[in-house]
Amino acid sequence: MTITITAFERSPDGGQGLARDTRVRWALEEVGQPYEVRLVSFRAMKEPAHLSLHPFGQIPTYEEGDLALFETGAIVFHIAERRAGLLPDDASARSRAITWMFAALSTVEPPILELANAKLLEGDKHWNKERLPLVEDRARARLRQLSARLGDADWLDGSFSAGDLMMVSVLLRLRSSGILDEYSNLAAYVARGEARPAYKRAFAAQFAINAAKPPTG
Ligand code: GTB
Repeated sequence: MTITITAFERSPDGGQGLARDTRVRWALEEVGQPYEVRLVSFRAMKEPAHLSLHPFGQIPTYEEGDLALFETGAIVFHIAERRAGLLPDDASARSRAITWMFAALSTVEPPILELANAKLLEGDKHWNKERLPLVEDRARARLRQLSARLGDADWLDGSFSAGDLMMVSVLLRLRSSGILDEYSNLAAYVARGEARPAYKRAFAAQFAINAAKPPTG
């Protein structure tokens, strides 16, 4: 059955892979599942046809026959549950991998997004100079804890899993801040994720769409 995801017609990052379709592409590549992409403009995302797929008017969405999903956590979980390669067979290890997916989305991503928003959306506010260090420290606090847990392991819990896919995807958003490099094991962890052939294919596919178009800022 054909799988179709949606992605930005023109990503604001110009193809750096930060838009969330990249993590879904990565999951599909890891399990060897071909997929199609429907590109949507910012305007089309807010129109009824897309809103029927995604109530918040965002990308990515995922369609497979009658099934339509939104939220990258749900989409990656759906892919990982149905095809081998992203979740261990052992029931306890599987539950732990799923726990890391939730941890990435619920515990690690929020302070990273808060930081991205403080820089992108609040940079011109008079209070930003005072607030930004606080927001950076909240992100650092999470990274410190994650770094301590990862230690010198390659992946969060044994072999690479959907938990790592999600965590690396979340951490990538931090790279431009320089904060990731303060935690050398996390920087190496992210680099290991990016070195995976499946990630490279996912990145290249979204880059090919966006590279020819200048960033929108
Ligand atoms: N919780 C949802 C999920 O995980 O699926 C969040 C989905 C989401 O935030 N989608 C964004 C979107 O559609 C694109 S990925 N935004 C348009 C809108 O809300 O109107 C977020 C994103 C966008 C751009 C960059 N960038 O250019 O650096 C990075 C991340």
